[in-house]
Amino acid sequence: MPKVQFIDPKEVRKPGFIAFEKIPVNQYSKTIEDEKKKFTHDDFIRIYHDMVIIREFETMLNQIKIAGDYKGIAYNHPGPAHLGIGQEAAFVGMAYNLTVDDFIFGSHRSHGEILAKGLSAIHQLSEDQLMKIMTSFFGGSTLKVVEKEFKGGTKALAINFLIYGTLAEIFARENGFNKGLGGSMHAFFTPFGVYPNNAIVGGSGDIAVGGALYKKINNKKGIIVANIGDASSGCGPVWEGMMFASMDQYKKLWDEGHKGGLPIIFNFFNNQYGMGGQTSGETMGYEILARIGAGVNPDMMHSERVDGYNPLAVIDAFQRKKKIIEEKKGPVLLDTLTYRISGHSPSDASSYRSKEEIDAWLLCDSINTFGDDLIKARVANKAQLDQIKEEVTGLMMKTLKLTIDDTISPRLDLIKDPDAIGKMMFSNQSVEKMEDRKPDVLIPMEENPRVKSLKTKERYYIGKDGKPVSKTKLFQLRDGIFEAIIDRFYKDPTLVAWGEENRDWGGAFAVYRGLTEALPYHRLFNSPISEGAIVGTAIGYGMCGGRVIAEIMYCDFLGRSGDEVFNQLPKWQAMSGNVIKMPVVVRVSVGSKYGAQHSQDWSSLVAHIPGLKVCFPATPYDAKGLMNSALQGTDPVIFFESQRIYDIGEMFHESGVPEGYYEIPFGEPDIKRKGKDITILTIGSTLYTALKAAEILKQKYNMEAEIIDARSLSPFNYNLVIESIKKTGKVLLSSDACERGSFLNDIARNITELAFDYLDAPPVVVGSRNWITPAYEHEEFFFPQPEWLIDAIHEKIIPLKGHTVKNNFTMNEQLRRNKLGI
Ligand SMILES: Cc1ncc(C[n+]2csc(CCOP(=O)(O)OP(=O)(O)O)c2C)c(N)n1
Ligand SMILES: [Mg+2]
Repeated sequence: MPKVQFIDPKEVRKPGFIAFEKIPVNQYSKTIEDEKKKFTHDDFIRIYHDMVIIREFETMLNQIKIAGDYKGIAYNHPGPAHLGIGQEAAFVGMAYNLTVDDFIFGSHRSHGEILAKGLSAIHQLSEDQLMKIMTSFFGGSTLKVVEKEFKGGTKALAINFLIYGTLAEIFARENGFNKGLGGSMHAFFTPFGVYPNNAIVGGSGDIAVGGALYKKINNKKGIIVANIGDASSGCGPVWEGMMFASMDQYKKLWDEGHKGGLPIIFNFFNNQYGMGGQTSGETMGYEILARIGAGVNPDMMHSERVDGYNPLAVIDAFQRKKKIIEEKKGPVLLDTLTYRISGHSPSDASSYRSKEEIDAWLLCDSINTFGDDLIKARVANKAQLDQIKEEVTGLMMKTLKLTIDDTISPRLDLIKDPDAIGKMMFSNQSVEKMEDRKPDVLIPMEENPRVKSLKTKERYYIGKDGKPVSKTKLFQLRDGIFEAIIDRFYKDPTLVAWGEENRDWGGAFAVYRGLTEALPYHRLFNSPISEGAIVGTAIGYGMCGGRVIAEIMYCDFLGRSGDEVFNQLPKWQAMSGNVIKMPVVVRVSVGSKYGAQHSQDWSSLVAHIPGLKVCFPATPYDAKGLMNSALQGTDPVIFFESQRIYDIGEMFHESGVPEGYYEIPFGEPDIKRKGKDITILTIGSTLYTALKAAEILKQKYNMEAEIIDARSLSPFNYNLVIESIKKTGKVLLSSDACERGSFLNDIARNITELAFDYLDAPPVVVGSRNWITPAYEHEEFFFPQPEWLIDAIHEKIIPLKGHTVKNNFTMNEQLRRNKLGI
């Protein structure tokens, strides 16, 4: 516990200086002759061969993009191709020492990384292992193509498989490594330890850290390499990832079995440019990228610049750094200096750099230089090297022909199966635990103080005496969430939770109180204030095979994790061709009372994003059941919780919240009050506002409202709502989200189309005002109030006899507000 780390004012207030060590820059100086002790003849040739493969692969794509032809084979590829011509030594050097247990994550320019890592894996794996991987991948359909008429050994076959699988992916073919759904910038192949490459540059910065956490927490073999471009060193996820990766707690607070630095290398492929912006000298201030490791931790991230134009220098650096990681002294930062000869993309006119500069780098081209050195050191002669190039060219031609043949390499057939992509958006599995081993816990669950205290609570809001139960005796909504979570912690050994103040504090709103006593540090820990990385690391953890709960303290902070929530979490299952699962639950607490930046309901924003399951329970029974479903599933869930009702008791499920396990399926709304005169559909805590409105309708206007609690936003089954409207003919929808762009408008549109014939009036949406959320004292003017619902019904659905409106819901007012954008 941090309490054991006494902060002594006498110590921390002492004067002194921070000293920095020297950061090595291009210190490798060995020749091939020197290295003959370390590398065999075959090793040297392999390094050359792998570089040539990458060069020719990229040259082929370049030709296809700019001329529509490679060696007489014509093809039009409309999609992207960010090529790494010039960077081959850096790619091959990075991958050379990595095993299949070592995972790489990369960026939009990763063809070379995929090939280098794949070739390294093929070299290391036995023929049996390779056959097993190739025959099982997509039922062997990728292998079948290259196997036909192939003559040669398994390793050569595997190289064909690797190149074909990658190219087919780039050309959006179903045999591609991700069924053609990832494409050039996202392709990857996990059996060789190649994890997602990211078109959102820097996006892997925090996701890769999640991979390292997965390795560390679950004691898995291997390290993680986060390959990042130099210009992306300015990205938030990269910095947040580095902060997350270098937390003191790994070395100071985690238990013996898990103590030590994270196994991750942040490897910057420093080609010295973004697209056209020059990093050192223009867009960054570090002069030498390796400097940025200096300030991160006392180890200075073991930072170093290495000459990425010499494959042996990169191999040497990775070997040394891997050792540091194995000694549990990570994280590490490498500045692998290189240069991209090709444009950022084939249409790039290189207007931002001079011809002299490109020529200067061509003069020291890594493949030519290394080839010359091999000849000089009598490892190979020119004819042998030329033969390698010739063979590789032949391989590219053969692979290209196979890949562009629509019969041999078809695309996903969206005519035959219009839902082929739809089916991949979610994995929809029900999995109790992601791995079968004993979970690490500190005490038996029955001994947990909160579990014990919950046994004494009343699980329904009315006690046996018929009176409302006092707050201290009441089983609350936060308890429902807690019960589902602690139960899963004792079932699934991979389950972990992190976020701000998650441990001793008890989670921001006491949902986690009691978990600290139950769980060791590596299963529940405080994160830095890095909302991007809180979600990003969870994504990496999930895609590597673990289950995780990330917490965002206030919904308003979702913006800080925007890329992770919008572009990463929802996308990777489908973009992988369903190769990976994403069992990640993001708990998001929706505030109140704290004004404009702490009280916004942004559930509509995430419901808009394809690939997320979104729910917003409003009762303890629903919260527990939905959390159980979220934690049994394998899909990303955004789980909204309202701070207004964390302490509310169960008012609907008359037998109270069950102590045992049960699930509530996503997408099923629930009738919370039966009625026949009007349907009111609510999301989140607005349920209770609607209940008050229903009481007014009953008392004053003799109307029975049927209240439906949406519970989930996506997926959403409309049947119950339509059945209700068939009965009532009227519907009003309300939530605390600002009215404009609210998800309720989407529901209203669907209802209009699906139940038009049954409606007496158009569906009416009552949301919050399109303002800033004002101070608590003004909230009644901002959030929907029971009277607003009555006024809106009176104005827009059915005149209520004798009703006098207080709030203006007329058409004119609607027009006026919209015209002003308020
Ligand atoms: C978040 C984000 N911003 C901008 C882009 C557009 N973009 C694509 S590549 C690139 C340059 C990236 O430079 P660097 O990180 O050095 O990688 P390199 O392209 O040099 O390999 C930019 C700005 C993007 N894809 N993602
Ligand atoms: Mg760059």
